[in-house]
Amino acid sequence: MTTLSERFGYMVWMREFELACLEGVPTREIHSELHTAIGQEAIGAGMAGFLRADDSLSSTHRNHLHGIAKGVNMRAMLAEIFEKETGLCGGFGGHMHLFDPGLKFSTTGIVGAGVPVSVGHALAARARGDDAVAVAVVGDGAVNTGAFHEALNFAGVHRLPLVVLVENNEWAISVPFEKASATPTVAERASAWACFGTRVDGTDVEAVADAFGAAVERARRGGGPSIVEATCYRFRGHFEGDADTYRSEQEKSARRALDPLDIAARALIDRGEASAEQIDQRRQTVRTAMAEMLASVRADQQPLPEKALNHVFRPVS
Ligand SMILES: Cc1ncc(C[n+]2csc(CCOP(=O)(O)OP(=O)(O)O)c2C)c(N)n1
Repeated sequence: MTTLSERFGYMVWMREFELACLEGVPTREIHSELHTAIGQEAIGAGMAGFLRADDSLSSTHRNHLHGIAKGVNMRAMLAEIFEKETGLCGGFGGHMHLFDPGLKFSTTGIVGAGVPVSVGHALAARARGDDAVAVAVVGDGAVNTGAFHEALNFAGVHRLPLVVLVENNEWAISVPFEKASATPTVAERASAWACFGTRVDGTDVEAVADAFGAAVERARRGGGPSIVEATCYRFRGHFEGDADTYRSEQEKSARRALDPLDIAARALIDRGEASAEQIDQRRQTVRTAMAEMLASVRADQQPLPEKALNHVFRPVS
């Protein structure tokens, strides 16, 4: 059982991790498009603690928080994002291609493509006869792809141990959800695939944890697939460099005022579990630790140019 205080700790690390990544954009240490999940920390932190190493998690282009929730080594992730040879994939993949086979954590920049991957993991668990669960996290843009529908239909037919967590931040780049979805919510589509469907406030870390934990437990017990839709808002542009003119300034400032870290902090204070000073102290401690981690990652080497084709071609013996 993870407490609100522990989940708040995850949220603080997640926020600081994303802020550290932002530092690599203007300096051109990060070359690919960087997508952060600032504002969506209650979802990442709500997922933490439910998955075992043998459970799989496939994520998206906005993937850092899911990796942290799965227990992927944060320094190795940061080093990968900063294109260092000490990175999770030797600096070859960068931010959109984080893979940790030991923890069955994978990502994809192809929208919707992670769901069939998770169905494959779920089918493999079924074939092995164990109780591992497969999780796919997708955005609201992914829910209108063929891959999403086909994968969920297959999971429904075979009652696979699959949980699809939809981070509905209302925008797929510049396309608002209501202009792209025939239904007002994703959760209500679940019955079409004989899945369990639920929709929660994704700024409330405990609501996310309750819904996600129940879905994982249901899948593990053989109860079949679930869709958990968590509503949220991305605080920054789609990627760093996005002019973000499709969302009004009024909308952005109103939604950024609902910061999930502040909401969790307020709950801790209201329940008498922490004082405002203790909250500030915790955030400062993590900020300092993250600054140290970033400085140490920056001192690492980049992969050698002559290794650029490693893993691309099969060596001829
Ligand atoms: C199959 C496919 N189509 C289009 C794109 C280009 N693209 C990248 S991210 C994105 C929007 C994704 O929106 P959403 O799924 O809501 O995730 P969010 O960025 O909001 O987290 C699109 C269309 C892509 N990467 N893959």
